Amino acid sequence: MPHRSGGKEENMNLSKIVKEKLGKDLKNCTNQEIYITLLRQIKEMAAEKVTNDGKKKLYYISAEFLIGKLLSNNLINLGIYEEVKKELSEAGKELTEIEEIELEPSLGNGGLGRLAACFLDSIATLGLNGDGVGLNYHYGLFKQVFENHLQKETPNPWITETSWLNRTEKTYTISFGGFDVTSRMYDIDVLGYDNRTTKLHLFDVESVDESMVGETIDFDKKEIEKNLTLFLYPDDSDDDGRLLRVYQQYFMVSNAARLILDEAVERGSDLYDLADYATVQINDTHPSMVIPELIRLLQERGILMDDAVRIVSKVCAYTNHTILAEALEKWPVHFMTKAVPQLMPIIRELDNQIRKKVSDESTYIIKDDLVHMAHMDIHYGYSVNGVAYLHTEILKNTELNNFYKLYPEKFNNKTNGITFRRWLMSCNPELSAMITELIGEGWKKDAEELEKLGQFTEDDSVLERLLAVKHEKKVQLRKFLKDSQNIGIDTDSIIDIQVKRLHEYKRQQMNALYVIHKYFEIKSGKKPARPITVLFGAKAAPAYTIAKDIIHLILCLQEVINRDAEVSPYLKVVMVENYNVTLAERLIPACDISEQISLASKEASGTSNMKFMLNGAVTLGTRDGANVEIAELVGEDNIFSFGEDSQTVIDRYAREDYDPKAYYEKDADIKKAVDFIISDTMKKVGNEESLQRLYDELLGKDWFMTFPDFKEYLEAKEKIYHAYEDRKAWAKKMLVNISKAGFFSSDRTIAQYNAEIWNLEK
Ligand code: 26Q
Repeated sequence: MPHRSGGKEENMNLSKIVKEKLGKDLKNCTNQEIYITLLRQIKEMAAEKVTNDGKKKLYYISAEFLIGKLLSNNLINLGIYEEVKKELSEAGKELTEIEEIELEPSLGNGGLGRLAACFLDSIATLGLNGDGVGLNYHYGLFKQVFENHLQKETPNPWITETSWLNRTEKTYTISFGGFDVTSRMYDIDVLGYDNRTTKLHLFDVESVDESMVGETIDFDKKEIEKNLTLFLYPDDSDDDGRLLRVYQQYFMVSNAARLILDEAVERGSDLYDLADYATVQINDTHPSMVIPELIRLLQERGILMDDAVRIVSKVCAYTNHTILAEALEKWPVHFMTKAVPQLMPIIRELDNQIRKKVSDESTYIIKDDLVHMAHMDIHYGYSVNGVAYLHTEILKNTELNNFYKLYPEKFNNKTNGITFRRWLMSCNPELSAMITELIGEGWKKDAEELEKLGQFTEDDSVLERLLAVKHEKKVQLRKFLKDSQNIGIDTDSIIDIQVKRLHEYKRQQMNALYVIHKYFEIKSGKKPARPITVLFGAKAAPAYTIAKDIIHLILCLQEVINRDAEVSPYLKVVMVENYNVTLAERLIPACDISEQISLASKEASGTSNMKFMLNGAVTLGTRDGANVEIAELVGEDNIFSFGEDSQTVIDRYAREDYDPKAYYEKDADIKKAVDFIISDTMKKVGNEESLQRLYDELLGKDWFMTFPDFKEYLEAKEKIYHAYEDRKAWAKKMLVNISKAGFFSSDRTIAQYNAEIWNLEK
């Protein structure tokens, strides 16, 4: 069926195209041939699409765009997914098998990068004039392999001869201390749903040398010309790695700044009025150098420093994604002087101006020979936003309170969102079809229409269908995990999932301690009403030792428990390998219980919580990040909240009196679970040093306070497993969660960014 799209009817006759291009029938083509043909055809269709050419343009600059595979999404957004799928199946081909050929571009670490990708989808879908700007990493986030129950990192290439990248003729010369490089811009078309397109501009160095990469992710970090865009950085690294990160960041923003000025001038700006032509969203502090770089380039074009500062301060807006103080970027002055000497005089001048105006020293940009990137953003940007209500409140009242007192008008909240095209329509066509049958198509463009599902909460046939769809997704997941990782799961078990980066604050270790607790219970004869599958997926930063120890713990538990004939019929632990966007799309639709158990005050927002909810999982969570807003929307009957609230946690940190040992000694459940980590059973399958280190860390420090919440966590788990047994009441909870998920559409988030920060014409 033809489909209206950005003012144009879209359809695709794949058989005809294949005949013309390859001279054969669709049924005789290989999946590879079909994939390439589809990719080329979609690129052509994208090139013909209209773009918004309004006066003002948004540049969403981000070091990460975790876009995931694009084939299905592009077909959906063009409105031809069903038609192509049907044509393929008539020729005996499976779209899912063709999708397998595409390599996932894992150009992000986690939430922040995936958010940027969802935002591009929504910017295009809302038809706004806005592009993404980032780096063309040749290898995405490392591929995770498990060996001897340990994480090993290997290179993760994604660029093949035919990829979604389009080479452009745009090149610049970018200067670093002591040498220049030539950059080139590559574009990926971002197709809006039933609307216009925008672009993701990814800059690369012409001199990049892939031959530097071997079997591992180690390489010579000193040859900047060759290695600049080879790898995406995992979220911490050694000193050489950190210096390379400065080079990457400057390369990204210098290209972005030149592009912004070129395009503004082309469209008639005299640069004094730049703010009428351009607005820049700085995605965390990674692109912060765009501020001094724009000032520098404006000076090069004849504008005086004070004027340049005034101009740029009306152009740049900053988003904060983290409350962890240690994650706020501060670069040593000597790094900056070495890599980008041309910026240091400007940054010093920006700092001096603040020192003259502001008495609060804590807000200065250069302190103790460190450049505080966020401070520069807040003083010289026109907007500062957090990513969930609670997060923004904590920024205003605690973490950035000194800045809030200076500039209350700059602070605003934009609760995160996700694109429903990928996170429902594409990954769960069965549920999408059911929703459309019940309430029509409107929800696809106006997610708030999902509220209409509320009328079916007492309708038994609807509730039964919902359970049937969930079961179907579990069956599909079982097949996928069997085929791809040789993991078996029980589709009649409760599927309880925690997938996200491995970090102590996210508290995978607490979930693991629960698993140990349950193992003991089953061993002592207390069997659960129904089998439980506790599923984990997580990558740890290569240099984050304790995070790797937690992965080791989970992998050892997987072996111990799954091999225990007494326990495994009731409890299974599954740790999937190489958790990424593609896996998320398989796991989330099959999930019953969504684990969102970060220590309150630490998770800025979380976005998988939204994806799970949208697919009918029920949240087991702390009152943290966007969980707070989920709880408010669904009501307390439809979420299982537990744990100390953020203020209690913040106060406890302030008192500095937390003593994990005291909990361990007075709570027998905690003691038993923690002691098991270094038991003979575990040491037999695991690495003694790693297990001991984790045990010591928990008893001696437990910085993210798992023990104070443990008792309530156990109770909440029991409650939620019990609730699952009333299938009808559970299905109702699922339906309420889906019906209230509309608020978390990134279309809503982007509409708010536009109304309250960017002010672009529609
Ligand atoms: C910093 C310095 C050097 C090297 C790497 C980094 C680095 C890289 C990535 C620092 C942070 C990140 C990623 C942060 C991130 O993903 N934050 C998450 O953002 C989501 C979207 O707003 C939120 O939902 C999550 O709560 C937040 O943790």
